Amino acid sequence: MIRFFTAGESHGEALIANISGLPAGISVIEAYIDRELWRRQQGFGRGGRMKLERDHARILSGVRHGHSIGSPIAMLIENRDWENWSESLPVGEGDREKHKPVMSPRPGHADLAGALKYNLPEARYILERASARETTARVAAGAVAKQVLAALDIEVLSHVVQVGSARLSRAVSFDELRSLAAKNEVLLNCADEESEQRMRAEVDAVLRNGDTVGGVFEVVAHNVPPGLGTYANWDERLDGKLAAAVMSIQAVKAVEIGDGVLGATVHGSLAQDEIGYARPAEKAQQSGEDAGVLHSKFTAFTRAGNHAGGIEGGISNGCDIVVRGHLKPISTLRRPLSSIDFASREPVKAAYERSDVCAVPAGGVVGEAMVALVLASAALEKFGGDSLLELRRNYEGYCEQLRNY
Ligand code: EPS
Repeated sequence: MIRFFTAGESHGEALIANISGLPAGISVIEAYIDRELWRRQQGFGRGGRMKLERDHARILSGVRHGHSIGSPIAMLIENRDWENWSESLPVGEGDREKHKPVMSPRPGHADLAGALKYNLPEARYILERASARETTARVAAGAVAKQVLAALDIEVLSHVVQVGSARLSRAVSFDELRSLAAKNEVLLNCADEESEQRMRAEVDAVLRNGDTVGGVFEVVAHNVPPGLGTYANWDERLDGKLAAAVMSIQAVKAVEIGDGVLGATVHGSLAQDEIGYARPAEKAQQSGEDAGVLHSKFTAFTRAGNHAGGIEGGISNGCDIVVRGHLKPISTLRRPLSSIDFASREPVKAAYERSDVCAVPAGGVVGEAMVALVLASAALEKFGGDSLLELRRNYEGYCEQLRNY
């Protein structure tokens, strides 16, 4: 089973990611991790901080000659901004005069709830850890998990399906997600140009009026075999684990699997994915002719659609796994909302610090990382293996079992 944790504060010296439970022999290359970190930094609506940082994961342990060796992988990502904060947030006592307290909590941020919980007189230390800067370390860990999945030919990518009230207007193929991920310029990580321009207009509007905007990212996991997760116990259901992982991302306030939200409003006859069977000869004949019918690389069973988002009964069913994260608008506003001063308890405007106005594309990349970590863990639980060879052998044996079913 994969375990991972992160450490680090937004304006501290560095972030740390530690991931363990991986088989030996997985390809782990810093350049690949850095590309994922770069993807997380992109998107129209990101703030000034992203111009400052050049996120790079330095691998400290667990990897030799480009491959995992079975021991925990520790990674360090330096914060370039630290040089501007080393005096105001020193590890030692330092000069208290140089501290930069956050005296008026922002509605929607962790500021007030955190200050109450940790019994701190102001919110500086709260936002330092609650900040989405922490997701850098998650993406580094997720990049390693993606490499485990790559060994099983599973890919995990994302795109933006909504910004404010601007929605993606058409279905997008997995190939289009691959092209999006390969781009070296990212606007809103939406595959449809016309939709992306409407999304851009939403960000432009909030940039003009000092507000922020949220949206929805969609993570798609491709080539996941049927059989990951189980209904046997509530905490072993794959959808539950994915929901928790994506919900844990800063600013995510709702998670949807497949057409979960729509499903609650339509009749049962329209909400399910009807089952068919393509006999081998038929399968060859039909390819390309039976538009809309989903074939699987694992079995000859087909589906009329994927409303289920690739999961039925808490088990992957062989269709693409589709998880949507709904992000609320970022809570740091240039035109701040009402709050209370921590010292005087008088009404004031909430604190403003440099921030993003839209982080939906970045949220998608973090979503990919969280989904990859859950799926890699579920795959290792099912197939086991202390080495890549053992993992592949177990996986291929299972694929053969499915073919012979
Ligand atoms: C964040 C505030 C901003 C964002 C930050 C999340 O940071 P700063 O206050 O340093 O400008 O840029 O996100 C990142 C640093 C990042 O890497 O994603 C917040 O308060 O959550």
